[in-house]
Formats: sequence, C-alpha cells, structure tokens
Amino acid sequence: MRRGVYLLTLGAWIAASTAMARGGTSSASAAAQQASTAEVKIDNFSFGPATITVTVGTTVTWINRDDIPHTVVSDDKLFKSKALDTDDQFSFTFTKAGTYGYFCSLHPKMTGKVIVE
Ligand SMILES: [Cu+2]
Repeated sequence: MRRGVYLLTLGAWIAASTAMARGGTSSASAAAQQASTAEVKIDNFSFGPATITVTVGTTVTWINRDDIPHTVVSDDKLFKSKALDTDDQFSFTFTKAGTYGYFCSLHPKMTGKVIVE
C-alpha cells in the first residue's frame, strides 16, 4: 500500500515535470521565431543571397555595402525603401507566407526574391 502511494506520487511528479519541460521548450521556440532576422547584402550591383528563404514573422534587413545608392522595392509594392547610401539599411517584416520578388528601382536589372514559409 505504501509502495503504491509512492509510485503514484513519483508518477505525478514525472508527469508534472515533463509538462513543465514541454511548456518551457515551446515558449522558448516561439520567442526565437518572433525574433527571427535575416540579412541581404547589396554589393557590386547585386543582392546577396539573391533568393532567401525565411519563416513567417522574420524581419529581413538589406544593407547596402556598395559604393553607390540602391533601393529595395517589392514587385507588388508591398515594401519600398528610400535610396540607400553606402552602409544604409532597410528592414521589412514578412507576416504572410508567399514568394516576394523585389528589385532596385535605380537599376531594374538588380532583382531578388524572399520566400516566406
Ligand atoms: Cu541599384
């Protein structure tokens, strides 16, 4: 009888600590997802990487490392930066899954793509 109570107590303790561990893990990964960031470098008249794949909620930051101005403009006008001088940056947070093409309005042959999953 005493042994039965002990096992029951142990079982409850294991169940409780497992639930706590699960809770801790899921909230930590949710926080990590909210804080997701990605970076695209602009240099030598190109976006690098030209295609980037991120998760929903990711903030993508473009940084101009070229010595002339560039812009970041989405094909469907979802986002549009001002002319970025050297070392200027522009950020946009992608809240919906999809494929987002973009280009530099000063040099339309410069194109890139953000795939949000
Ligand atoms: Cu450009």
